[in-house]
Amino acid sequence: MVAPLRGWKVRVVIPALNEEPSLGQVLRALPEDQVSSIHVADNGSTDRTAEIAAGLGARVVHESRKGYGSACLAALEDVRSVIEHPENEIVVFLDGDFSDDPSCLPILIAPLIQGDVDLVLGNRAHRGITKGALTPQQRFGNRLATLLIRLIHGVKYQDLGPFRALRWETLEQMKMQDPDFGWTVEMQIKAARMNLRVREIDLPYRPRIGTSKISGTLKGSFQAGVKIMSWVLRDLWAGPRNQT
Ligand SMILES: Nc1nc2c(ncn2[C@@H]2O[C@H](COP(=O)(O)OP(=O)(O)OP(=O)(O)O)[C@@H](O)[C@H]2O)c(=O)[nH]1
Ligand SMILES: [Mg+2]
Repeated sequence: MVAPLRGWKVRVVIPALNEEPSLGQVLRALPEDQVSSIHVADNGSTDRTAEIAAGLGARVVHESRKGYGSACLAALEDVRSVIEHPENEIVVFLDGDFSDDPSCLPILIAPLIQGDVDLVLGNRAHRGITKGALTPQQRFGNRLATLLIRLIHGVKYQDLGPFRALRWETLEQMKMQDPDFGWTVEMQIKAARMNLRVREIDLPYRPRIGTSKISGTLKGSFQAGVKIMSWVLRDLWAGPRNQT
């Protein structure tokens, strides 16, 4: 059963670069009655990504700077332009490749609505995900980064997945800045530093539809790995938590 929203508005942010084959499925699978607006950040797509998004009622934000984080930052500026009561706003991040199951959104936001936690993360590091959905290098990179964060902060993360939710006000406090692959780890490191209450929830995950851009390519995995580790090492250098 879907829990009532109790006055919360839910804004869904989807960075999308050439996701024509999958984006329509992502948007159709989102539970309409739970979502107030969808913000698709079209990152210079050369296919029909923007057209599909607009046709299905999403707000399309154009961002010419490449990179996952740049797309998210552009979409968040658009979220800012529609919110009325910042204290009643939830932001959900979701990829446009249909790897995550958008119909799980109510599971992700429920702990925020109940006020139990500050950041909810869809966890892919469990046996229930579709075989081959995460590459070995993704599993290794996630394990290493989460182990180091645990050693530095004592916070037990299992994954750095993209499907996540938090309150707008929390997100504002984080002052997110990473323009590309470091977006998810930046958010988790900042959550640890801010002593936020975090919950990871096991969710389904399947191989993407369309062309792989990061994890399925050697170059993309390498760049993402370097970026993620640079965040972790910078954090280690910065010293103990609570010193943002
Ligand atoms: N790689 C990449 N993704 C972008 C960019 N801008 C937006 N995106 C979107 O960010 C989301 C995550 O990228 P993915 O390519 O799925 O990355 P991934 O899940 O690590 O790896 P694969 O699914 O194997 O490619 C997708 O919805 C992309 O379309 C960009 O400049 N680069
Ligand atoms: Mg993907």
